[in-house]
Amino acid sequence: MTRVVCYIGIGSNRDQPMQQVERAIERLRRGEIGVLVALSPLYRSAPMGPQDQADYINAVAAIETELKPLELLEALQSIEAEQGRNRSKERRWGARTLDLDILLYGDECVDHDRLIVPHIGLTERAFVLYPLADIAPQLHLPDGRPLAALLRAVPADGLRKL
Ligand code: A4P
Ligand code: MG
Repeated sequence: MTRVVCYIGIGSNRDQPMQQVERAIERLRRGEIGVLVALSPLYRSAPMGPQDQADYINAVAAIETELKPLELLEALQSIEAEQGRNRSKERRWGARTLDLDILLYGDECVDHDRLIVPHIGLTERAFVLYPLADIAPQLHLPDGRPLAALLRAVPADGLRKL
């Protein structure tokens, strides 16, 4: 089996976000998805999208996995569901108990109706780029762009390391 290092964005801003994120991390440590090889510090971040919602807690985890991209997506969605996420009650970019996004899956690009990798928001979101840089400062995107260059273009406004 080939193992691939993937990067997972973790975010929550409702129902005790800090605990939601910690619970998700515990779940990732259990190893069903793969081996948790790195974990960023937790960050508090101002909401992107509607401003009438609470700040988010964000982090990024690196997991070495044998799951294929869509299997990984399904595994992450079942963790979201376990933690009480109900997509039918959410609005776009609105509050959520737990969001687990596949930011990168090795060097692969995926373009599927249910999954796009690298994650579409990756290059613009400080709450993704900075925690990613904490654990993988030398990282390059599949198209060759260095993470360090992306960081220079995105200020860390509204982002606080906890
Ligand atoms: N999907 C496609 N590609 C991916 C991928 N790479 N990883 C599909 C995960 N899912 C992917 O996602 C909608 C659909 O995207 C999924 O069914 C999957 O098939 P979702 O998680 O159900 O819905 P969503 O979370 O509303 O969409 P999305 O695009 O993940 O939302 P965002 O863009 O992540 O926005 N502000 C701060 N400060 N911090 C945050 O974490 N998060 C959001 C959520 C808004 N504002 C935020 C934050
Ligand atoms: Mg999501």
